Amino acid sequence: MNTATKLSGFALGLVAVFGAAYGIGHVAGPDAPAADTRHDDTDAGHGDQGHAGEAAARLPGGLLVSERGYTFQPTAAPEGQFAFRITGPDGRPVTRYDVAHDKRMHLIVARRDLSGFRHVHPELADDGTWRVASPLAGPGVWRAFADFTPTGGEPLTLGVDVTVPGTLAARPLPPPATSTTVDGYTVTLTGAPEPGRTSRLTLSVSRDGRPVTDLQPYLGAYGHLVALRQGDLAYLHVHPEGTPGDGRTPAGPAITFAAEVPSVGAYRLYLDFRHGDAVHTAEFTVVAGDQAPPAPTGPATTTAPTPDAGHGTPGHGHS
Ligand SMILES: [Cu+2]
Repeated sequence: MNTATKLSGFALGLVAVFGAAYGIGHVAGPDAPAADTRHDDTDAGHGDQGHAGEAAARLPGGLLVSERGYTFQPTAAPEGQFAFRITGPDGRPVTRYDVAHDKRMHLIVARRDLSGFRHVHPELADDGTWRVASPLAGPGVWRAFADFTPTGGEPLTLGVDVTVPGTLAARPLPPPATSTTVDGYTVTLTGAPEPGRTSRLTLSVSRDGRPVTDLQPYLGAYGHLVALRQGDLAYLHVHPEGTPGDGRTPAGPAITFAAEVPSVGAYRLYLDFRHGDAVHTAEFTVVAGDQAPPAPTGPATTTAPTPDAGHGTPGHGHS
């Protein structure tokens, strides 16, 4: 009797621990979908709200139009302008924001096909309306990201689709590359993102074959890197290592970022840097978690499928 009681107590203890671990798996998200489907209603009474909140907190930014009570609402605007409000938990437009990276609001837009990236800074009116010359350059379905920190709240990136009518010529995603040119600058990328872990990405800027060593600070850094995931445009704003004037961060040619991408897949990287009193944006396609195996030392064998030339899917030749 005594022993039996102890045993069932022990068994109950195991169930409780298992249940708790299950709860953790439930919020751990994308890599544990099986746990989700088998998860029954045994803990429905304690904290589903909390689970939902934590799950949202673990999502990459920009996938939700409304999060933690804040909602991204585009509003009517005159031709050539883009206007929006952020409404807060009380339903009213938010009028107080903290400055982050020199600005209270960062508006980033890209077409759903990952072309047309722009990063602009709207002006706030007293009634909580943000306005800016429209960065939506041409027809298509655009994703707009509002990256901001409401005063008294946590940083947040909300996303919304905006359609610009007209005839859309879909652009295939450019293949992965480690070098690109923009405005006469050559930017090279070293390092490769790995899903679920922090990777160092270094972008080096040169012009006419010479390293650029006098980059100008832009929004408090020598470079800003945004990554958008192909397929859902999950948004990652990656911060560089070091800040201008800290005595150890050179003004180029290299800008180093610590990036963590949330999953395998193709990403488009957009590097904003400032030189010659102008901001330039260098773009790269990278593929995370799709590394070709090291080249064999013997006769070469081809294991990667041939990229479908007409489809725009990134191939496997990423080095
Ligand atoms: Cu910005």
